[in-house]
Amino acid sequence: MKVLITGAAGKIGSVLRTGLAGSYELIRLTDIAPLAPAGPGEECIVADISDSSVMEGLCTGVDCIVHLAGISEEPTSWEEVLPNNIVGTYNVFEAARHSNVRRVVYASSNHVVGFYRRVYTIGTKEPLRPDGVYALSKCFGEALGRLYADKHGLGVACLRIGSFRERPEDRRQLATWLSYRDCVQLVRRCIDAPDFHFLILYGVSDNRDSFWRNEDAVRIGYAPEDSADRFRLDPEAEFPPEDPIAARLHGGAYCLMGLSGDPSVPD
Ligand code: 15L
Repeated sequence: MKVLITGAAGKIGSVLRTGLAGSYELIRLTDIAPLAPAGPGEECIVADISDSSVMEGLCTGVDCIVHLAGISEEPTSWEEVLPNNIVGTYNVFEAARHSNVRRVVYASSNHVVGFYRRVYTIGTKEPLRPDGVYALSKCFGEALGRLYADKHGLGVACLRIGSFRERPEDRRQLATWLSYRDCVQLVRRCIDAPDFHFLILYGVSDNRDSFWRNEDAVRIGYAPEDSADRFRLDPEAEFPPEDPIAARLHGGAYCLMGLSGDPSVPD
């Protein structure tokens, strides 16, 4: 198994690099930013994947791509997400198709369903409700994955990542937290699982108040080892309350950024 990780110098990429080291025949790490020198079983290539010919070159001999590269936060702008998230992700899937890569694990975000109200626990079949431009770019990535699975036979796993942090940092993250260890496990399961067509998985630890049902993750054997619940018992983790509107919505504060409609969002 040869694995390519894009965005490998980022926060998630760095944790995966450590957590997956030595697990595969080759891990090729790429980022537009500098990467620490390659260790055993690694290749490091500084590259810009918004150039399609560069992306094609990176795929040579690769079985599975873990695509993390791109803008990973709101607020952002259309001008920023267009090259980084839209064009970059298109180039990844196109290069995968041309190079006979078998599988793409795509870093989507929980914000593709950010405008659902927290009174609803949702799975993966509900219509998308992005909460900003960043989330919109992730909706594009998920749709692209669906197209390449259905039309070109690529195995695609979309990870709707929650709050990837060392520990929960605010009240919302008691529901949305994804620990480093669980993130590594989830990506490993996606790389190692027997053939699949198209999956959507929430990147979330075993948190009591999670907003999401995670059937596809269970199917491929994801069994989170961490839970935000233990931070409820820690007096230091008495987080201040959220804004009352944000507190009603899955996406929290992202829903409020640039909001100009009626904040008493309809169901
Ligand atoms: C995301 O998609 C972001 O990448 C991350 O920085 C967090 O804001 C996270 O969602 C979240 O929902 O907490």
